[in-house]
Amino acid sequence: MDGPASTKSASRRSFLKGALTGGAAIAASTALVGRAGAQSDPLVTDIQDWNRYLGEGVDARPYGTPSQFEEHVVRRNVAWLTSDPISSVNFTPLHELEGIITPNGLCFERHHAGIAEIAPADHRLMINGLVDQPLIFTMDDLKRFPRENKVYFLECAANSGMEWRGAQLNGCQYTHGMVHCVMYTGVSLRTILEEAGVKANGSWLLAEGADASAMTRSIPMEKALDDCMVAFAMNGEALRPEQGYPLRLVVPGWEGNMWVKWLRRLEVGDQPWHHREETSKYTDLLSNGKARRFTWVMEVKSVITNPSPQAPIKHGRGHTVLSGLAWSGNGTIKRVDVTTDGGRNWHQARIDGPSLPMALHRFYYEFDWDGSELFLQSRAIDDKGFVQPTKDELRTARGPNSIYHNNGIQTWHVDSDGVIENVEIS
Ligand SMILES: Nc1nc2c(c(=O)[nH]1)N[C@H]1C(S)=C(S)[C@@H](COP(=O)(O)O)O[C@H]1N2
Ligand SMILES: [Mo]
Repeated sequence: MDGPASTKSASRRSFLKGALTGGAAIAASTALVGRAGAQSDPLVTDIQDWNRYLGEGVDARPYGTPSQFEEHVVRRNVAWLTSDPISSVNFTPLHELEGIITPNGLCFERHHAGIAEIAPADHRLMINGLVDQPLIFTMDDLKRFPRENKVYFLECAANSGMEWRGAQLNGCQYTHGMVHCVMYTGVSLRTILEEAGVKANGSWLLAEGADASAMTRSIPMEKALDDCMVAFAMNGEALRPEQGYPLRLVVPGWEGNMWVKWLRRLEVGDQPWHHREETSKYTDLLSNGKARRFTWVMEVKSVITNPSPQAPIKHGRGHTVLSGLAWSGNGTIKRVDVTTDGGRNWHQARIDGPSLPMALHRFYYEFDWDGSELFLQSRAIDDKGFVQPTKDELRTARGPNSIYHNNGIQTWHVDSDGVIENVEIS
C-alpha cells in the first residue's frame, strides 16, 4: 500500500487513540487513510462520462433498485444443501450490509413448499377453537385495528447448523445468513385474540399458513398474548411474497419456523398440536438419544461480518474497521467483546445504532493491523446476563448430534495477505 496511511504505525496508533477520544484536531496534518497527491489522479483531474452526459429521468426507475455496481450483493444458496430435507433456503449477504436493518430484497428465504402468491383481496385470517366467537378477517378488516411498528430479528433454528461438527462453509453469509432484521407493521396478536375472546382453558395457539406446505406451529398462549404480531408490512412497504405476503406471524426472539408466513388460521386449543408438526426437524438430538424440546428462544449470538471470508482485508496493514452483528432472543445486547488473537486479549467493541430488544445490534472495533496473522472472534452478552458460549462448550453440553440452535463463537483466520478462512481453534 502506498501513501502516508502505510507509514509509521506507532504514531498512527497514537493518533487514532486521540481521534477516538475527540482529539482529532491536533493531528490534522497526518491523514488517517486518505492519500497525498490526489491532483495527479485522472479520476480527480479528468472529466468523466457521468459528468459529461445527462442521466436518466425520474420516469426511468418507478421502483428503484440498487446500483449496477452492487449486483454481487444478493441472497445466495448452497447447491449441495438443496437435495437435503432442509432445502429451499438462501442466505442473507451479511458481509455486505450496514446498520441493523436488512433490506427487503436481501432477507434470507426459507420455504417448505415455495412462495405462495396470494392476492390480498383473496386472503382471509380465521380464528377458531376455544374462543367465544370464531371470526374471519379480510386484510381490510385487519387494517382497521390499531397498529404497531417493531424492529425484530428472525433467525432460523438451523442457522449455523452446518457448523456443529467443525468449520464448514467459507463465509458469514452461509454460516450465519439465516437471520434478518426488519421493522414490522401490523396488529398485536393480543388485539386479534381479544376480539374473538379466548376461553379460560385456551392455553395454546395453532398458527397455519396458506402455502402448499400448510405449515402449522403451536405457540403457548402466554407468548401469543405477550408480544406476537400479525404483520402486513416490513420496512415500510407491504411484506414481500417471499416473506409471507400478505400476512405473517411475528414471534419476537423465537425460532423462525414459528413465524408462520401467509398466515390464514389461528386455532385456540388446550394443548400443543405437536403430533401435526415436523418437530423432529427442529429438535436437538442429545447424545443419550433424548430430544431437547421446547427450545424456542434464539439465544445470545454474534458474528464478525467484516473482515470475513467473503470480505478479506484488501487495504493491507494499518487502520482497519472490524464490524459485526449481535442479537439475543432474550432482550438487548449489553456488550460485545472482540479478540484478534484467538481469545488471548479481549476488547470491548463499540455498539452503534439503536439497541432494541430482540433486534440485531451493530458493533465495531477499530484497530491497527500490523500484517500478522489474526484469529478474529466476537462474544456477545445480553441484558439478561447470558454469555455467548464457545462451540466446544456447546458440544460438551449437547453432544455432537445437534444441528439446531448453534450460537457458538465463530472464528475467522486472517493470513498475512488478508485472506480469511472459517476455522476452529481450541
Ligand atoms: N407458511 C410457512 N411459514 C413459514 C415457513 C414455510 O415454509 N411456510 N418456513 C418457516 C421457517 S423454517 C423459517 S426459518 C421462516 C423464514 O422466514 P423468511 O423466509 O421470511 O426468512 O419462516 C417460517 N414460516
Ligand atoms: Mo427455519
